[in-house]
Amino acid sequence: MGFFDRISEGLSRSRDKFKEQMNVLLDRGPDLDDEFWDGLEETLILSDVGASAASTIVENLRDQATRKALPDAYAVLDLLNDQIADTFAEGGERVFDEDAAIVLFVGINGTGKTTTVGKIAKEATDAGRHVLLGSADTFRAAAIEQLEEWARRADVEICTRERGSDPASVCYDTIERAESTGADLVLVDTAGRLHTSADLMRELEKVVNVVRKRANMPVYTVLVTDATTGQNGLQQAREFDRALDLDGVVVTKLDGTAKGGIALAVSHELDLPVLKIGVGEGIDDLKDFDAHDFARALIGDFDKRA
Ligand SMILES: Nc1nc2c(ncn2[C@@H]2O[C@H](COP(=O)(O)OP(=O)(O)O)[C@@H](O)[C@H]2O)c(=O)[nH]1
Ligand SMILES: [Mg+2]
Repeated sequence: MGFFDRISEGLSRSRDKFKEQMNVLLDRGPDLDDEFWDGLEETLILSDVGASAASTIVENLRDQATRKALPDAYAVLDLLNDQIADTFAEGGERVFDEDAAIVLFVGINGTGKTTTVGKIAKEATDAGRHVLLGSADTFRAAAIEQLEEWARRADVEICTRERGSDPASVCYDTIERAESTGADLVLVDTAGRLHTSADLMRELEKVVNVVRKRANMPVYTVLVTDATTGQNGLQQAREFDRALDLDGVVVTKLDGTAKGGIALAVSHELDLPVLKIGVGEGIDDLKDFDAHDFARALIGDFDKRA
């Protein structure tokens, strides 16, 4: 199944909600008046795309409506998919597709970090890359075992230390191992919970700094965010970006949520490219991100003229 089919089903509730709202709005008639523009913005916000992306989308559509002298709301809605796609941050191909790199996966507990590391390990190995995993989530023994299990499934090597070890030391070992074995993609799983959120950020900052100092390859920090958390995810993303200066985001659990718009909220507001998306719990349930398909899955098409 391709990208569109996989997320289309997951986002069907988002799409239904959006259509319903738009139909209410269009019942007044297709005039391009303030009520339409405000209603469109509100409907986008209700789709969880965030206030910042919603306002950018509406501003750009208003601009185009004037410049192209668009006749009515339907002509505007024809441009909505493209406009949504354009509102995603671009770039990020270098993180997984190019030369050697160390990628640190961060995010709160349960978002899918460990699972995502496993999926990416498999995908990259299949593509012929030499992958090494590092388990810097040393807070819980179960977290180390979970990553070891993914390493077995993906058939890649893994660096670990016992529970309670300093995560920065694990990273140090992992980099040394990568250098001695010639691994060209190092994926590091990190903790998503410590005693407090401030402790977590401090620890992750330290880990990232150590890795950046020690590594001879580019280091990227990638936030794993769970689409089912809606706007909480945006708040978390801000906090992680502030502390760690993120390079991109992986959005998980797009297979079963009405809140898929959060992908756009995070990408636009924090200028973070969506690198991959998670569409299930299995090792192959990872897809490349396509902004146009995503927009189509999120809001659908408006072909019915009243
Ligand atoms: N439906 C679905 N579940 C996922 C996805 N990614 C991860 N999960 C599940 O989310 C739960 C937490 O995942 P885990 O990788 O342990 O999260 P972590 O705490 O961030 O490392 C597990 O039950 C995973 O199977 C996804 O894309 N779709
Ligand atoms: Mg984990």
